[in-house]
Amino acid sequence: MNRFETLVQDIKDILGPSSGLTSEDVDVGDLTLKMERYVSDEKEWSKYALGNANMAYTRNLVDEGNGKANLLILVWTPGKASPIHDHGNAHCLMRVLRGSITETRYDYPDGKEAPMQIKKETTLKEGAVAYMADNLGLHQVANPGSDYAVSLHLYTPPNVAKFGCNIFSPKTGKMTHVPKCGNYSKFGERVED
Ligand code: CSS
Ligand code: FE2
Repeated sequence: MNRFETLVQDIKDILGPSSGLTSEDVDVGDLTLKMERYVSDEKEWSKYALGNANMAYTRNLVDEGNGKANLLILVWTPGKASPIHDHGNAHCLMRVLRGSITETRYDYPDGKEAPMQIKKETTLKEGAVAYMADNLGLHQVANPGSDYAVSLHLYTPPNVAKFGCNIFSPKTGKMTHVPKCGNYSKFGERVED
């Protein structure tokens, strides 16, 4: 196994074989350490990193973590950003594999129609690991660079893959449910998902 395959296996081992599909059961600290310690080699993960210049980012499924998680490689088009979104009551851990990405955090809108207020802006450089979850608010992820950026994301439980997520209008705070956040590829093969 190469180091990336070992990381995927280690994540599965931490998540355990079955049962306990709630966020509370997950040892985020252990998972964070594993992601931080991965010594990245592009050759090991490039088969998953399928980009598309016509999309803000692509979601490429690497592993389904014993049914308890979704491990994805996201490829961020230069100058593009995700919508502001939530995480379906799941943990989100992301490790930057290539380039830099910015994370902009927002509070949940309070129900009145108003522009959303930025709470925090962070630049995540190559190698950084960040944690996000609904109790920290909402976020938008962007690639401010002039080349593709790549990040590895672990979502557990895999609620967004099953039930979609909510996105929010920056101008009004209006929430829209997105029923399906599709995969651009699965296990290295392009899919229409
Ligand atoms: N949550 C987004 C990516 S940014 S963490 C998604 O699942 O597509
Ligand atoms: Fe996110």
